[in-house]
Amino acid sequence: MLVLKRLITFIGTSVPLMTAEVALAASGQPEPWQLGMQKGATPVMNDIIWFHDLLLWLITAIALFVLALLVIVVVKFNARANPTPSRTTHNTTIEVLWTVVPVLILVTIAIPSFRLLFFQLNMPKADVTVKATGKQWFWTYSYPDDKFEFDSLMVKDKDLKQGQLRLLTVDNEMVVPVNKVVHVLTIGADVIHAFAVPSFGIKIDSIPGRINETWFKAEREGTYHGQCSELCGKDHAFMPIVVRVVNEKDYTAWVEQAKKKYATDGSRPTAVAAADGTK
Ligand SMILES: [Cu+2]
Repeated sequence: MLVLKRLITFIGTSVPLMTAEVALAASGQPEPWQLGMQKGATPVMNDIIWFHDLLLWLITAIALFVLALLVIVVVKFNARANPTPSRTTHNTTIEVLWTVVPVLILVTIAIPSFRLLFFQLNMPKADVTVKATGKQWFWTYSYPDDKFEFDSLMVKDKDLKQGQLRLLTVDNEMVVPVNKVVHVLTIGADVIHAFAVPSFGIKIDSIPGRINETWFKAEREGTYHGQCSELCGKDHAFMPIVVRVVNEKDYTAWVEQAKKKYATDGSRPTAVAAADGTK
């Protein structure tokens, strides 16, 4: 009985704790002791979080219900409390119920699940297109509409400035405007990488010889951090993704200076990182 009491206390304290942790998780980066997902910055991510929470409550209710049934069986129908067991083998009502109720639960899950899938996969018209090329071991971002391209390498521990995140800071960030649909095209230059930014709810493989696409519409300005999410070799953990979301005016200004800084005629060969991580 002590175990049961402890279990109830644990559930009683952990559920409010879980909800509080979700609220604490800051936007755009992981937090120490974080539980739950990063705060959403796009409509897709907000829907993912909503769907995750729905499933969490559903499975919690189901698990508690099954636990209650087990406890009833253990207490009421053990050999001591119930020496002559019933010989019942069929009960139509119960059999219909335990078939129909799970079906209804699955339908309840399937409807928002498919709606979310279509939302993610239906590409809205792009305002800005960025091509992210995964390389061993850094990212190259191309802005085909403005004809420039640049590499984005992780800032090493010894070069970090005050307040910069270890393993999640890059020299050149990908910059996009706020409240605009950004089309992300991604490809691998050597092996399979994956472009993932948790706050945007995007994660898609960057495969050599094939262009994958996804999209996001960031609704808040800020800096958002992601990582390569497909084991791609020795420095897989050291090719972070940093997306800076700025207002329209700052974006135009950034594009202007980026055009000069990273000018390309589109024929530049693919750069390859040296073994020590420098280009
Ligand atoms: Cu990678």
